[in-house]
Amino acid sequence: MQKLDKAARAQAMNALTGWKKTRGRDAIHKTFIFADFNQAFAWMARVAMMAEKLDHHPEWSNVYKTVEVTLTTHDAGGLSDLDVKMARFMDKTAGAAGRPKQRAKS
Ligand code: H2B
Repeated sequence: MQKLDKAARAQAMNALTGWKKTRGRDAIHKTFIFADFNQAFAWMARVAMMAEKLDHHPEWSNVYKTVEVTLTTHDAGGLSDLDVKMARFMDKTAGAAGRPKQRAKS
């Protein structure tokens, strides 16, 4: 798995909503806020199955209805296509929790 080059990286970041470059490392980060713990954990279970399928695993933590996610490719030492693929899958499956602007204030 290759690290994304500058152009591919710029294009990927443009296509993703709410993901920010992590300071000090070649990774991206996003906070997902769900309606409640059940929704957050059900989403994590769904993402976990995809992570196994892709053999690509998120760095993440959960507190109640909030899931903090960091994506990077350890084998490549930075962002790869797999991170973009995973970010897209997370956004798609998170529904409103993945659309920060429409997210209800907690
Ligand atoms: N996940 C992530 N995020 N990056 C990797 O480089 C990676 C992984 N490598 N999951 C996989 C597992 C590898 O370590 C195993 C041995 O397949």
